[in-house]
Amino acid sequence: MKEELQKIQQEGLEALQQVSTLKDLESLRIDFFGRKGKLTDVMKGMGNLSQDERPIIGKLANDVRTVLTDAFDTTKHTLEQKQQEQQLMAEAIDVTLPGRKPAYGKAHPVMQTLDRIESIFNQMGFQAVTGPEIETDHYNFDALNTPSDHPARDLHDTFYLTDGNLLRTHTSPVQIRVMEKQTPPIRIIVPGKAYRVDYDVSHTPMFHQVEGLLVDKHVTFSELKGVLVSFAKQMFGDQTQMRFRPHFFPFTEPSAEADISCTVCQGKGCRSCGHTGWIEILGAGAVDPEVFRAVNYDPEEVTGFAFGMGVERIANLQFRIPDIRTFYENDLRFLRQF
Ligand code: 2NL
Repeated sequence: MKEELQKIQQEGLEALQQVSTLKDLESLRIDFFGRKGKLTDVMKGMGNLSQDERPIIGKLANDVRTVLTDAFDTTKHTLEQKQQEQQLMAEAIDVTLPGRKPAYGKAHPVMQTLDRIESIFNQMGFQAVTGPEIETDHYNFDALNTPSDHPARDLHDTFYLTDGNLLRTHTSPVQIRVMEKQTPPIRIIVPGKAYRVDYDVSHTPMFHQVEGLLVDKHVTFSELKGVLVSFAKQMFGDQTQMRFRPHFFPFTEPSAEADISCTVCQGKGCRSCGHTGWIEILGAGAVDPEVFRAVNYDPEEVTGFAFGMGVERIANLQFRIPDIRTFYENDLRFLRQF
């Protein structure tokens, strides 16, 4: 029996050397210490021993058990450590790798242009104001001295809503609302969306406008010209020339359209400017007395000037886009170029 115990110890220690996983270790433990294990078998046989042998073999069996248990524990500890190391290696994060850059967006080209326009007028003391896109006939047309038979009011030009309201065709109604609430002096610009039934290379049904309005005592047409020339030079460069042509708007009198010297050929004449050297960029004029009467201002007391420009048109000149509709197709290959 003594030899048997020594053999079991020997076997156990050797087997432990070979074990490489915790799972194998567990089945080895059952082989030796389990209910039908090698060591358990020997222990069960102790009852057949003589009185003299029993304590000696008993002590030896206990010693073997202790040696093997210790060896199992040590191996278990080593394997657990090895497993943890492997897990840590597998989950390791290389903190020196460059981070993933978050995808970032930026302002739409039309908004970039609008921001430039706004900041130029801000510097000249104009405050930006906004207002509703759904308007009434009164604010969009009547208060702006637009007769009821004016073609702009046509169903083919204006989006009317079923409730009788309409989508504003310009941002001017906001200026009417401001004049109703405030007394002069007024110096504002109104950026925003406007809507017209129109769709071709130079028109989209929704477009952006910036209008300006200045009202005070003794405001003159030359001040309007000064403001617009200063704007054109800041927007398109110091060499930019500007000319004013007589025009008609229901809401201004006198009215003018303003051209700048062509940004492509510097006024020499090219395809962009139809070989004229000039490009139209805005409309303007002295506020019509009828408009002042509509907001209860006395035209004998105050004068003013107003102007309006299409933002897409200016963005077009800035970025040289052949078809204005591409601004609103949301093709990222187009938008990412700005
Ligand atoms: C253009 C021309 C213009 C105005 C807009 C205006 C507003 C009030 C009173 C008088 Cl409240 N006028 N706005 C005046 C002249 C021209 O816009 O070509 N826009 C794209």
